[in-house]
Amino acid sequence: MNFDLTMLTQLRQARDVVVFTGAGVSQESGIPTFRDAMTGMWERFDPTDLATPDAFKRQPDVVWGWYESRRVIVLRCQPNPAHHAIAAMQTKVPRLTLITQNVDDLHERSGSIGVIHLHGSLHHPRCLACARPHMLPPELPELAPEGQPIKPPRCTHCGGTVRPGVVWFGEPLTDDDWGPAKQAIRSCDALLSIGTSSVVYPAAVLPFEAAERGAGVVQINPQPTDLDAVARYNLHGKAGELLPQLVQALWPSSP
Ligand code: BV8
Ligand code: ZN
Repeated sequence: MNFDLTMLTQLRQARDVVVFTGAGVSQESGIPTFRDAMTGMWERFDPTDLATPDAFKRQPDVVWGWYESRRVIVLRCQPNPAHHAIAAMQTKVPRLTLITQNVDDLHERSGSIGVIHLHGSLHHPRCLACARPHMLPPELPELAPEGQPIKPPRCTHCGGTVRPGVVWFGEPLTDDDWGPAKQAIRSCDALLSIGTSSVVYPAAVLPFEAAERGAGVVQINPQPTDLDAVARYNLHGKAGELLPQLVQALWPSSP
């Protein structure tokens, strides 16, 4: 792809870059995006209904089974060239803050460090009662291909019910994540928004705030989103294809 030369110059000169990712960055790894149609026993559910405290209270086995099926899919997938390109960028840019809405660990498995998980993680469940982290067994559960309800485990410390370590709809983001994310937006010269539909708040506000401050916002997404209107550059394509080309164009010598 021939990238806009001004965009390349601005990205090369940027000292403080935020990379903001959504489910689209993991799509080419084989992980369904959040708004992809659900399959198997989950197809009758809307993710935004299942990803709530109320759903877990009403049907903990269905919700825990859904998260376990997603965790198993993630652990069977590998990072794709988009994840690797972002990790390569982090070695080139003086300061790169990676903020993700994703609950998978593919950024970490491709070498990115200091990842801010605004919506938590599939891999760090915790006790509903005492909030202690719960260690999942290393071997993957044998699940029915279409998915199945699974009784959530019990906390080994207090016997409470273990819940997924994600931020559900209606739950606040934790200050430990939201604080540093807002700080990164206040100081960045450029922001790359990659693979997000820009509809989930308050996370979705971050690229808009960066644009408002005059930071150069580059969006990578095959589809248009609300962010198209304020992004300085909209690259309509797949992250796994465009990002490696962008990194190569920015730093031609990179391995
Ligand atoms: C809260 C964890 C308040 C769980 C998730 C205004 C302000 C504040 C809140 C709200 C507001 N308006 C509405 C709300 C409520 C709500 C909300 O935003 N609802 C939406 C549906 C309208 N927000 C909340 O509830 C938040 N909490 O505000 O609390 C509060 C304060 C004090 C006290 C009490 C309460 C919490 C939101 C967090 C929800 N949890 N995830 C789980 O994963 O199960 S959100 C979920 O959506 C995922 O994390 C996902 O990452 C995220 C965003 O979706 P995307 O990542 O963008 O994924 P999506 O599928 O939508 O899009 C994929 C994109 O990729 C597409 O555009 C596609 O074109 C593109 N793509 C596809 N393939 C590729 C690609 N791009 C590049 N390359 C490809 N190959
Ligand atoms: Zn406990």
